[in-house]
Amino acid sequence: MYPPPPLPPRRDFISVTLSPGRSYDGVQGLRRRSFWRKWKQLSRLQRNVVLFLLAFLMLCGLLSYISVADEWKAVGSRSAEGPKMRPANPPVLPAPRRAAENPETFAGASPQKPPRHFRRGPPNLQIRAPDGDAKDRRQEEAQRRAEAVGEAPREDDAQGSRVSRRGTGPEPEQGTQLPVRKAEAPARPSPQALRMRNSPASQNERQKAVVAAFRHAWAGYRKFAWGHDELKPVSKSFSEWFGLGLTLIDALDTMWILGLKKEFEEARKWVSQRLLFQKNVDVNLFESTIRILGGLLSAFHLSGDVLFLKKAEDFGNRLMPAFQTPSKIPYSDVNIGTGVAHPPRWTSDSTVAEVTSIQLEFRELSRLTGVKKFQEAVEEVTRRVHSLRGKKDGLVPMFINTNSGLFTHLGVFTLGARADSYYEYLLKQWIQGGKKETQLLEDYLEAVEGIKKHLLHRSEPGKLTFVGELTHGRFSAKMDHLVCFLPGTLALGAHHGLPADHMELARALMDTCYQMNRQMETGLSPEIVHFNLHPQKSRKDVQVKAADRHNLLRPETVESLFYLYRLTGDRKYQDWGWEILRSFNTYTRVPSGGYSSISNVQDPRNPQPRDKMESFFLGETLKYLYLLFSDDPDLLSLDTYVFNTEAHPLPIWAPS
Ligand code: DMJ
Repeated sequence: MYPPPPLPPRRDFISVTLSPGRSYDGVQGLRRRSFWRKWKQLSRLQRNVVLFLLAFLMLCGLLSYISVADEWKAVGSRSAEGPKMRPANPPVLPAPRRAAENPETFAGASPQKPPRHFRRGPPNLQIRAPDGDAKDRRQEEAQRRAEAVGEAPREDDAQGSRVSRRGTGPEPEQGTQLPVRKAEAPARPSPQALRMRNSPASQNERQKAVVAAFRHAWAGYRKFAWGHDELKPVSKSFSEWFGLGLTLIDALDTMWILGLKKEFEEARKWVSQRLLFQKNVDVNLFESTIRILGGLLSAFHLSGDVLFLKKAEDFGNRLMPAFQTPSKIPYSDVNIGTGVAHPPRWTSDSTVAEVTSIQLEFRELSRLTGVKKFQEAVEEVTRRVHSLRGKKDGLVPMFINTNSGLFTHLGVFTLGARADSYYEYLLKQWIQGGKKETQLLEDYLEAVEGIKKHLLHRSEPGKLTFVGELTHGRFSAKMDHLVCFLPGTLALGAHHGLPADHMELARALMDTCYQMNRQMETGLSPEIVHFNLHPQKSRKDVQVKAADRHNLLRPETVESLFYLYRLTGDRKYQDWGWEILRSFNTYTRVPSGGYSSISNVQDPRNPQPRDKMESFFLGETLKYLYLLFSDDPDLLSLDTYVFNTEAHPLPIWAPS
């Protein structure tokens, strides 16, 4: 046998020939013949490769068709469902999505298919970029032109209703009784509010620095978090809590006060066109009352724009189911879309500060709308808490049960978290109502005596007066930064005629709060400090535990500095506030926009940004700094306005 002749070496390749000199246009037969000739010239492997590639491409096409069709079907069915609520109600909002650098890219469809479970509420709640579309711009332009000639009714197209800014209603600060008629709505800003908005010319250097800080914070929010709750300035994204544009609403009145007209108008437009409360979302009654309801009411008072009052009334109505409990003590949470209220998962208790620090806002809502149920609901809470057992010389425990209406966790007393604003609102409601509701005053005065008797101590070696905590008779030298609201509140009370020693205590506590900032390497206070009670040369007055070294951009120190300066005229308070502003700028400012809370106030080289700008930084901290640096006692006079616990000024019903 002869061996078979050797096969020629096999070479597999794909040849692609480009023939630039030859045109195929209109020469169908030639093209077909040429194709088959080429095809036959290919080896089997080459043909298989080509066929495989073709099959692969077809498969990809088919898959993307199915995906797009699925998305369209989902959009179609959501639109058809309209505003129907989803049955499931996740208590915690989903993880934040990263925002695009340019807010424009949030205007509509994202190139990526959004994960379904991130979607909340009806489709018309999609976030729009602040610059809006051409139609919005045209409308705005037309409105601006019309307003310039003084005859423009303002149209709220998103609401489908017309709201005139130029009606004939009386100014808000009139009368102490609940009106029986509908809304006492002012038609336009008061002269004082107008002066405020037109103030930039008279701003001093420090105020200008606050305005610059605000602009920087706002730029970050506008760019990376527009219409969302909070800015995450480091990751240039946002986080949601209620999904209601929390920072934007909290900042409305600050913009007005700082004279940021353009920014205010842009935010106002978002409220008009995008802020809808028909949303299947749980909100915390207290937090949403002080920030959203308070923010809208205050924006209404300053601007005279009825849009804000309408929104406030809508929101207030949606919070009301929280009060339907066996005890009339409200639940902590309420779903503003379904109207289902509930306590936290793990308890049927509410926090005492939370149920007793919503009164200023609900009372004012009743006064403005003539709808009594708001005021009645919150005053019922005040009445019940007033007569409860379990207090200690006017000091209240931190929890209250929504079924029994009784205090729980008895024997623990603090002026910090969970109890703080109970004391603040006793005084402020008394002021709001024209100093007639003596029970509120009595409770407040008794509580101040309780503080002096049980919670006040002095540190070593610096002898700083501080407010500690009491746990079943044991004193703890722990003080939250939150307690630094107290010097301001005490000073406010003294201004309104309460004992002069309240002012002395206010001054002493103010020194301490300043030292809580000053003694830190960054000049910013930690969240919690412990005071040293024993004279030891080597120990400082202020001690900080590792878990407490963070700073959330909170306002309490500068809030009290504002009151202390306004009511004493002592310029050292302004200087202290200036130091704090500079520290915020040095350690918390994020260059690309916004400010961030930090994890370590004791490490100036690495304060560890936490990537979160709380809404109260714009709503409170910067507002109080701006007011602190003002030398005009009529800029939100303390005889005309009372600030809610989120720094939103509300009118005193019968100003002195
Ligand atoms: C704000 O929401 C309010 O000031 C509240 O009373 C306490 N916590 C924050 C600010 O620290």
